[in-house]
Amino acid sequence: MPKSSLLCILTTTFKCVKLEGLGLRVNNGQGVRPLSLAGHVGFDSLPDQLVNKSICQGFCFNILCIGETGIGKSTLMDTLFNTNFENLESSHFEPQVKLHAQTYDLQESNVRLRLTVVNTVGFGDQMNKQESYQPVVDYIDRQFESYLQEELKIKRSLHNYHDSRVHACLYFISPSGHSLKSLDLVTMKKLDSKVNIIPVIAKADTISKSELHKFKIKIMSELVSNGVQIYQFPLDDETVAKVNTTMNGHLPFAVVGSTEEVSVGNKMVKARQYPWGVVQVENESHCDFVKLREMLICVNMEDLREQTHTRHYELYRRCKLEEMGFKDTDPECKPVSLQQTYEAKRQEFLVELQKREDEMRQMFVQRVKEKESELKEAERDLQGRFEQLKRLHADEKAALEEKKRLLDEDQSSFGKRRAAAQLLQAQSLTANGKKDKDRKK
Ligand SMILES: Nc1nc2c(ncn2[C@@H]2O[C@H](COP(=O)(O)OP(=O)(O)OP(=O)(O)O)[C@@H](O)[C@H]2O)c(=O)[nH]1
Ligand SMILES: *[C@@H]1O[C@H](CO)[C@@H](O)[C@H](O)[C@H]1NC(C)=O
Ligand SMILES: *[C@@H]1O[C@H](CO)[C@@H](O)[C@H](O)[C@H]1NC(C)=O
Ligand SMILES: CC(=O)N[C@H]1CO[C@H](CO)[C@@H](O)[C@@H]1O
Ligand SMILES: [Mg+2]
Repeated sequence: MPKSSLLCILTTTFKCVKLEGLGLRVNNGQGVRPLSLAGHVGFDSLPDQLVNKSICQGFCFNILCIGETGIGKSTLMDTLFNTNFENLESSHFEPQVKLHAQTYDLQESNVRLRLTVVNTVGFGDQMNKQESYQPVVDYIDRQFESYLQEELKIKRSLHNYHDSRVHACLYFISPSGHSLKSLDLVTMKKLDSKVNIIPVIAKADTISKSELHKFKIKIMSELVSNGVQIYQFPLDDETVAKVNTTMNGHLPFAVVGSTEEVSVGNKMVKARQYPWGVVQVENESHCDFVKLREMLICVNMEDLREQTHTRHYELYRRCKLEEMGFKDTDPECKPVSLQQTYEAKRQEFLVELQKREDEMRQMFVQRVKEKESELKEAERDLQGRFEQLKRLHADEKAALEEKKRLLDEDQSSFGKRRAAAQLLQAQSLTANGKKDKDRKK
């Protein structure tokens, strides 16, 4: 890698300086007069001031690597940045996809770069791959959300905020030579409005030259026919336009990763050694690794950062604010300020509150009425039951009284009969006694 490759970022910063940094508005003939200076003033050092300030602040860049387990993500990152990142081999038995982020501080000459490498863990290893993309989408949205929250604070500190938004997403395609998997297509489709996708064909040393050519064409046509938007190297800027055409034509880059040094000729180069030969990582006739490094790091790092902020984050922010009910224009297309929206929302809220209160009051009255009628019903019921019981009781009483009367009658007739019988007995006794006496006489 050329020594000053990170400095290329600075050159691209200039174009923004020219357009926005100075805050100049070319306003033809509208009260602005061009003047010439009689001598040196010093504001021609503004770009240098910006460069110095940028160097002081340092830069930050976040890469997301999506690819199945063991496809060579960590090896490629190590090769790209010429270092040894922390590499944990992941198992093939993760129950779901996870994301692992690690931040590093790198320095090249006097430029400091805070690099975050995010790796998917267990991507494509589940039996059911239906929801494999969701953790990735959630991760990207979370980073956008925390930036938005910082931006919406009253006391913002965006200058020293650690921006964790994903600037570039390397999507590792397995070198099957056939076509994309549906998981690849679905995932890229879900991500293409959220992040700059740079597809790469991993382990490109395992695919033959003619097959690789066909594979690249197939992949691009599949991406187009499925409407997947991948990151295009910018063509509107003269500083990078020279490399544009050829580079966009080489997509997706076929890459080989290796940190192993092999001696070729009289030099040590990064390569993969095989029984039949050597694949040189940094040889352009062997693979597109150099092209990827050139485009990702030397030429377009700043564009990737800018696109993330102006396109992807802007879209997230817009959707989020619209979801919250903020709009730039009212239904008649007149512009409304945040203040007006707030007032309108507040009014709406108060009206809604009043409505809810009324509703609740009505409901309360309704409920009381219902309860009252329910109680009345119950009372009537009880009354009815009571009447019935009373009637039953009266009936029973009458029946018992009747029985008693009958019994009394029985008793009195029995008494009469008994008295008659006693009388009869007494009479017969006296009659017998007379006879006996008579007989004895
Ligand atoms: N043939 C070939 N093998 C490669 C290439 N890059 C990496 N490998 C090998 O692939 C294996 C896995 O590489 P890693 O870089 O650990 O893969 P990974 O995607 O980081 O794996 P996890 O982090 O475990 O998901 C290692 O044995 C590497 O040597 C390549 O470009 N070509
Ligand atoms: C920028 O920094 C360099 C060295 O660090 C210094 O020579 C130069 O004067 C600085 N320029 C400005 C505009 O501050
Ligand atoms: C790149 O590879 C080609 C083909 O293998 C070889 O002829 C050439 O010398 C290599 N270039 C370098 C710089 O090693
Ligand atoms: C495809 C494309 O638009 N390529 C452009 C690349 O940049 C040059 C200028 O250097 C243009 O002429 C090409 O049209
Ligand atoms: Mg790894």
